[in-house]
Amino acid sequence: MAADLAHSWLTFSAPVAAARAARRPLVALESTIIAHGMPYPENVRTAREVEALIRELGAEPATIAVMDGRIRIGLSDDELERLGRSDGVHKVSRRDLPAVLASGETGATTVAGTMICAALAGIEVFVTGGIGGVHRGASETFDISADLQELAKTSVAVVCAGAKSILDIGLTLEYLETHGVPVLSCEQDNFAAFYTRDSGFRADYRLDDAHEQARFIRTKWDLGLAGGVVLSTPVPEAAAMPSEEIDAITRQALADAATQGISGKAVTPFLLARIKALTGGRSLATNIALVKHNAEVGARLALALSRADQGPPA
Ligand code: PSU
Ligand code: MN
Repeated sequence: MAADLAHSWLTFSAPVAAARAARRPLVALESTIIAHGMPYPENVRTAREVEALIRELGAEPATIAVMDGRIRIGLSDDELERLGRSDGVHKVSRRDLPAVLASGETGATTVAGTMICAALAGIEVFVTGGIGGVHRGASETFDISADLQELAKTSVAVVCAGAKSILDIGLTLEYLETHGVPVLSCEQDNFAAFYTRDSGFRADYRLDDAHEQARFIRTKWDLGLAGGVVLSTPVPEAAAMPSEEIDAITRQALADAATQGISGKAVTPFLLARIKALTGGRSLATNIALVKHNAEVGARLALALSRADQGPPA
């Protein structure tokens, strides 16, 4: 009953509805990256290219946002444009979802917000850039992204290029461990650090093959162990940024946030915007490359999960 009621807030695009009817694999995509993560028009162009990549690999992309009082699962080109062009699009995490839906305003969903909507829509795989986490200095500020709590309880696999070093990556991984969220890595042993390949911290399990990843995830959920799984994959070597450069820029961005007294949900967008400005355009190219790579990994995982009819050995 409650699930049916929640479901009545969803609107599926025609391609996503067709894929659902045909039981084809779906890949959810977030919209904060479009509205708040990249400048126009690169944001809209990248969103379309990411969708095309997923389709080429045989899965159906479902970009998620809040528009006109509905949770939209799958957006048309015009709707992507509207989201990417306009100012005043809300950043929608768990806390914000009722407000933006009820007011009929436009909202871009974060990792947490997108996970909630994807789960309602029955989508198991979600591709993003980087997850939120425990911020540096969190022992003073208590600033821990709602993404981590969502990973603790909502059963969606989140494919990412790790987390940005604006965060305390060690504490982020500790938090995930406490909440029983497995952190998988493919292509390398360590958790990725978004602009750079290596965070210096090991992921929990390295699983390079999509079928192994699917088997792990299906087993978790078969056991009734609700909650998400993080699948980290590093930015392609050729697109990675030099780590000394990004470290210095990150320190500068954090210092600017402190000086300006930025707090609450404004912290992450502020830091992302500062990093973008301080790197000139170069971080954008890295960002685009990693999201596309994540999309390929996510599409392969969605295909493998749709075939994974595993269960325990006989
Ligand atoms: N980290 C990034 N890029 C992003 C975000 C985080 O490298 O675009 C966005 C995601 O939507 C993420 C959100 O879910 O910021 C986290 O915000 P907060 O730290 O306020 O929870
Ligand atoms: Mn925060």
